[in-house]
Amino acid sequence: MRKIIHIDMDSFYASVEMRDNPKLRNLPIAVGGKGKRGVLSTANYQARSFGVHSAMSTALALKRCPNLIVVPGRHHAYKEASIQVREIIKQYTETIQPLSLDEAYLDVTDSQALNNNATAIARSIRQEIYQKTKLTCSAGIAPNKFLAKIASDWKKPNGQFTIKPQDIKTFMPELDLYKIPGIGKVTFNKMKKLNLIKCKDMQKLTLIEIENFFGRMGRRYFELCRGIDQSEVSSNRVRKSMSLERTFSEDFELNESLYSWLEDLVVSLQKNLQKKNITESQVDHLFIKIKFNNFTIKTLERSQYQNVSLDNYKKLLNEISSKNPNRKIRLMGIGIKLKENKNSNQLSFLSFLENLSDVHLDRQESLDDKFYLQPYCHPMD
Ligand code: TTP
Ligand code: MG
Repeated sequence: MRKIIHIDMDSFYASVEMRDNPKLRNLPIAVGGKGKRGVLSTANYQARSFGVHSAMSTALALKRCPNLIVVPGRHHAYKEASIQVREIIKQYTETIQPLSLDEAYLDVTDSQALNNNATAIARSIRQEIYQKTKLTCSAGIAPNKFLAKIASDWKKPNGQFTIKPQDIKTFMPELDLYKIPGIGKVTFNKMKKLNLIKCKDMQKLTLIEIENFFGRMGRRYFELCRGIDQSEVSSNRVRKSMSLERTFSEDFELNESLYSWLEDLVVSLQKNLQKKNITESQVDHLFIKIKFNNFTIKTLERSQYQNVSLDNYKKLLNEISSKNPNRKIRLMGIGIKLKENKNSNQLSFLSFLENLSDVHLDRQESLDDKFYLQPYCHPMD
């Protein structure tokens, strides 16, 4: 039986801002872009009580909470806090899997600390994080990663929750399916149409039925709705892709200006690949991601394109545009998927953090595999 802890900082960017500027404390604040098309990275809990949340447009947030104070992000400060947290955690276990600047899984199965009592270890880590950083976090303690992540959300903010092996059978049936990481709006809407709302609803289906509905994710859902997750806390993250994207301050048609933005993106991607010592022989194929002015997001991958060239990305852009005629483009992203080669793509924790300074982990996607580099504009801009 494993002992896994999931640590997640509370309203992380906003908490760092409140810590560093006492005038902001006790006021509803958010971190993000103030401009016409600004988007929020996060909000403190006071602002959340007005319905303000991450990824919301600043304009809507201000409608919901007219007194909201929006501050720009300071990535170096978040990174510094993240490194401090990591130093604390390291004293309890070597097996740490960071998911983002503010989140990590720890495997404490073999930890010598506090008589190997995982609940006590989590409490001690949280206390130490608070003492050293003046930031609070929440923790989930469970026999696997999935349950630990669910548990860390249970008593947020500044709380912790343990799911013991013997509790799984009673805990799982009542859990809402949308709480399962990886089940986003689209999948949950599909589930609702099938009358699948809670895990107990899914538990009634056979593996084959679930696979028929949800394809290759079927087996994963079959297991998760029973609280089963065999995935390891892996300290060696393997990079599977690299990409960057830009949100435009105006919407574009398929024209020369857009091609010139595309060229900029391609040059930046080439530079980033070089910086990370990724050679073209490691590239499996290219992809493009477009957000249209009606906010639909489409991606297109083509295995025949492997060279990171403007020409190839133009072909992808033309194809995706022809499939979505009469729509203007709001955001354009380009990227590469890497061939599977664990040794050459491994990321150390430090290079992981380095990446995060200009990377945003796309929460819509699987938490385990995707990064989006945003050198020009951070999601909060
Ligand atoms: P989260 O842990 O998802 O959120 P949080 O720490 O702000 O709040 P909670 O107490 O619910 O954990 O994300 C961590 C940080 O990542 C967050 O402070 C800002 C950043 N972030 C973005 O930049 N964009 C996003 O869409 C999300 C969800 C987070
Ligand atoms: Mg958090």
